[in-house]
Amino acid sequence: MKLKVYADRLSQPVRAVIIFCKVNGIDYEEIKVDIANREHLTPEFAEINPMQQLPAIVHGTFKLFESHAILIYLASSFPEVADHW
Ligand SMILES: N[C@@H](CCC(=O)N[C@@H](CS)C(=O)NCC(=O)O)C(=O)O
Repeated sequence: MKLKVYADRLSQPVRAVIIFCKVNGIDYEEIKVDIANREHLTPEFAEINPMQQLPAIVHGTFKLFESHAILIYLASSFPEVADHW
């Protein structure tokens, strides 16, 4: 099950999540949600994050939002992430 990261790189917390994935070799699929085009305000995206903000992730059946929570989840759940994180 590949990690999905819902992202718009204009967003600092999105960049934090993406950089964390890249630095730690986490395989992920980036799904662009264009804030300028209000794509985060669609009912479909509300199913992923009811707060309708970025970033958000889906990992299998698990959904999570809030960048700090996402970073803790990634550090805890992916064995390739070094212990110092
Ligand atoms: N505390 C949240 C902040 C999320 C946030 O404010 N995201 C902004 C982009 S930086 C957003 O989605 N804004 C769109 C909106 O609020 O309508 C986090 O760290 O994930």
